Amino acid sequence: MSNLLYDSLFGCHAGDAKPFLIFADGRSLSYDAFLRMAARFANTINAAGLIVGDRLAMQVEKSAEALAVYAACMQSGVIFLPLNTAYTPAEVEYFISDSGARMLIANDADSLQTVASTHQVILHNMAADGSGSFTDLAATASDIYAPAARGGDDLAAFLYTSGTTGRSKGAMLTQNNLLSNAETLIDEWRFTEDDVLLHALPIFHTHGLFVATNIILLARASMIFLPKFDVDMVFAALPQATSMMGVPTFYTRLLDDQRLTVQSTSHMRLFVSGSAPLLAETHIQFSQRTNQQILERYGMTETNMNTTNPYDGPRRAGTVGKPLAGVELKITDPDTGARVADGTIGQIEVRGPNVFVGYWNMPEKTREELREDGFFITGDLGFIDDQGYLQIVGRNKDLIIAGGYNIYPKEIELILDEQPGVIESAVIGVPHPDFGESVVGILVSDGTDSLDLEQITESVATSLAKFKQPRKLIVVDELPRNAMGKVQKNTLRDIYGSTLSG
Ligand code: MLC
Ligand code: AMP
Repeated sequence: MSNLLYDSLFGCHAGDAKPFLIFADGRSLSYDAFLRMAARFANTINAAGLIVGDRLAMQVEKSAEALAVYAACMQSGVIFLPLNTAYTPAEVEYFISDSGARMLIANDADSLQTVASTHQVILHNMAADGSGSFTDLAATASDIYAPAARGGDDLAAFLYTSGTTGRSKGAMLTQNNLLSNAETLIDEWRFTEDDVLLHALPIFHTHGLFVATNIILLARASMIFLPKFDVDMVFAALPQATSMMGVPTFYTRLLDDQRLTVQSTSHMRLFVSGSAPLLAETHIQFSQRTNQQILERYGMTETNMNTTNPYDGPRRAGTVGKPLAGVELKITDPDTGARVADGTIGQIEVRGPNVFVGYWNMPEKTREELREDGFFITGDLGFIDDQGYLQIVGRNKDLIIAGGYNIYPKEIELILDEQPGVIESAVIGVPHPDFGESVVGILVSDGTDSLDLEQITESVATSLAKFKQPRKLIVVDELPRNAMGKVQKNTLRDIYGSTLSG
């Protein structure tokens, strides 16, 4: 029996003493030890009653154990559903209920007891060091596991991505979506077993989980597995590392540090940026300080990676390069869907083995965004320039990206609109010096005294993850609207654009 993704990424390393993960304190974990832990976890998941196709949700800090849960899901055919650690119990409840997850492994399991009992989910805890009830249970399980038979079209993971209606959608990713992208990227970015990736991203999103981790597994390389992005830890690790993947905030924070020099980065062969626009000035300053050209690429939860600047050849600031091998990309008129001429701005559509198969339980949403011919409408706007590179100029969707995390204003507006004294609200993204963009909420008062900004801030904090909470709330008499009655967010951005940049 074969299991395409597991065999290709994990199983092939059985017995391999090479370090897979290297930790900040210098300890390491070999491929073989990692796989034996994953097998114990897979046996434990099955012993709890989960079978092929069930969902396992995980909201834990980054650890080797957390990554082994991913490997355990791949080999047991259980669908992996990682969740941002910043999500509140109210947010987690939605993901559990929508996905029908049967097991939840959480860092703060106590706060999720009610969610678990309401939805009859098996709840385990896993602390930041990997210890907890799940790992304890697995301690006595066998470290031999026969992987479930799974093929390329079988589902591997659900990654939830917010939506313009305020309801998050579970993007269903197949084994082949993940494997094909890793195979392409390893070639494009020249990863080999000599590489040591400095891994400082979270592992609950595409970037840190699939792009970074799957490439390392496929290349039989190693990664320095930092708990999070921390400038001191990054500078300590750079002399051992050959490559790093990050969001633009990583690069602006490094640039703010005097230790960023040609010398401190001399062991590195590749810096990759993505998940949010990298300012051209960041690209230029980074290359002036280090002689290293950041390689910018473009991807999405639904599609994995779509385009990249070249490894050999010009990495042009302000562009995201060309489509990956096997990925088709076209720019279309948002109204008609017809292809537009190169140089003309339109919506970006992509098709290829990397593109997901639809949103879980949302056939209508799937039909709206995924055309019958396989092209996915990304919601990003851009054009192909005279050198064939894609330039992203904006978004056709109301979306804010803060430090690489997506935030849909609608989700916040729905909560603000419910607050006492608020008639309506508009949430906008404004420039932020560290996160690129951040959130400002504009409120229209009902004219009574009941609108209390402090109380609204507290109420929002119980519903929304910290990174989604407005950094500032502003009360106005009315919202600017166009002739159709639609709120003009551009006007609001013009007026309040400098609110957070000072
Ligand atoms: C943390 N905070 C954020 C935030 N991260 N606020 C807005 N946006 C963010 N991204 C909050 C914290 O809760 C804290 O609140 C305050 O901001 C300052 O925190 P910090 O200590 O400065 O943040 P830090 O922990 O250092 O995290 C910042 C970061 C992190 C940029 C390192 O957010 C990060 O690792 N981002 C990467 C996201 C990512 O992997 N995206 C990929 C998605 S996949 P307070 O009030 O408590 O101080 C994808 C597809 C693709 O998009 O193409 O890759
Ligand atoms: P997510 O849904 O979290 O996967 O975020 C995907 C979105 O991030 C894309 O639709 C883009 O809007 C944005 N994005 C990813 N990479 C880039 C990039 N290099 N430049 C600009 N935007 C990007």
